[in-house]
Amino acid sequence: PAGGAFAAVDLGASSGRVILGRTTDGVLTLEEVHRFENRPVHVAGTLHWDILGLYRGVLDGLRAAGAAAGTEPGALASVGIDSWGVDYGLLDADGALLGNPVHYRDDRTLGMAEEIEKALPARELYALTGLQRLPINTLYQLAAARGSSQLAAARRILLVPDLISYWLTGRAGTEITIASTTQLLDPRTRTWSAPVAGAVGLDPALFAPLRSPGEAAGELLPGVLEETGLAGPVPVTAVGAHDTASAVVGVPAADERFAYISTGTWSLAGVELEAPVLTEESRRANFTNELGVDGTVRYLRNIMGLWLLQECLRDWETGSGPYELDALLEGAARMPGLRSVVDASSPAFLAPGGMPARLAEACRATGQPVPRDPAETTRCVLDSLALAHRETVTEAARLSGREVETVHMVGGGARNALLCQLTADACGLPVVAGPVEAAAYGNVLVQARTAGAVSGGLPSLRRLVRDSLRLRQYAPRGDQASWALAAARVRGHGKEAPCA
Ligand code: ADP
Ligand code: LRH
Repeated sequence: PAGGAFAAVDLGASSGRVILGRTTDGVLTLEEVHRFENRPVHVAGTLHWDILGLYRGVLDGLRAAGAAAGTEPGALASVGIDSWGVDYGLLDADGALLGNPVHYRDDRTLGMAEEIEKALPARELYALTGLQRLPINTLYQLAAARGSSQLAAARRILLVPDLISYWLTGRAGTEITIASTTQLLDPRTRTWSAPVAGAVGLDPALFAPLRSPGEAAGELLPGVLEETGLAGPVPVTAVGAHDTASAVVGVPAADERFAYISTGTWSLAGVELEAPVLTEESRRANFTNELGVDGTVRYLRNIMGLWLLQECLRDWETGSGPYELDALLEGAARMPGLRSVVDASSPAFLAPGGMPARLAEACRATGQPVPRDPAETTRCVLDSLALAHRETVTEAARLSGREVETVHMVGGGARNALLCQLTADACGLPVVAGPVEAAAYGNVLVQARTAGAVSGGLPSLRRLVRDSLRLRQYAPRGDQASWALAAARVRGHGKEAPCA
């Protein structure tokens, strides 16, 4: 298997992709064999993921992976699956899916944090889970589902990548990095938290056994082999099943003095640590301690990310076709900087719809000029993201004591040169941009290491990424004063845990 290819299934909130990775003579090459849209659907008043559509995309991708790697036994050495965090499917006693998984942007979680905190005060909840207080957390979703006949009939809960893995292999398990996004896992013991499950009245038997990246997760079922044209056995390997965990593996850092920003639909900005930071100050700053590959902790904050721009584009789309991103970014680059900024960490921007108007309203409410056209609005979004990147990187370093000399930007946003430059300017630090498909890199590397095709810890894996592609560097420009002043304009919104 060391000579074979590895298929990384990476499901992002805006698209799913299947990427084939090969390691030859110490060089890692990635080839995208299939990409498919991820379009949520409103059904009967609830926002859902189209989970079967995504599963079809996975099957199509595996078929394409076989076509590229060869369909003879061993040509596809293994498959690894990662996806966005927090969302889940419920299985009944026969293992059948109960309903369509609900999208984390659905508003059913409104008020759930407050509800839970009546039984389990915010400080205790943070001490037990280390998770930021965001309405999307699985815990709040399950709290919202309390009393439903689906939850009553459920015998197992599987997070999205584990559900896909279950359909592919017939084996149910929960990978630990994705489990760490639920707010039901204790990051110190790395086990499910009985007190937190108890606070929402969840039966601990609902949770599947935990597995770690690098462990075996089963083999493709005969039906799956038939449908994809692959020759078995094809093992499925547990990787960092949370896309952000895999993306952090794919950060091409040369030493430990780095911060990462995984910029796609979300911006996840923070540092990599050996142990969680569970202090009261950290809770009030709303930092999360999610688990990473090889026993690490991803100490980070969620920033609304390019979702803000995606939603503007959706709003501006005309009957004549999609709004051109390149032209828009060129226009934004010509606009004066820091004219208006909003708090890009605020959950006020979580829900879909009417984004240009909501951004305009946030500018008006803080006494700043209202963006007048798409170029100005785009500039406002990118300035606001860069500012949130600055605030988060600085706070992550301060609260964790980790020295930061370089900021790595990975994910789709690493292709946005203006965002990378503004982030370098805002942080006053050099930015290294790439890889765009960092999650796929991390996913492939963990599989390759498990198969014996590469070896070593995270520094060795990262060296391979560094040696395998050309990275773009952005040096910081200007001084910090204008960014500090802009930060003062939005400070006080969203940085404090609202429960403080
Ligand atoms: P996710 O994994 O959450 O689905 P991605 O990492 O694929 O997201 O990032 C998607 C985002 O990347 C898009 O919303 C877009 O803003 C940005 N992006 C993709 N391609 C380009 C490009 N060529 N130039 C600038 N930005 C891009
Ligand atoms: C990014 C991501 C992020 C989660 C969110 C739900 O894709 O996984 O880390 O917080 O989606």
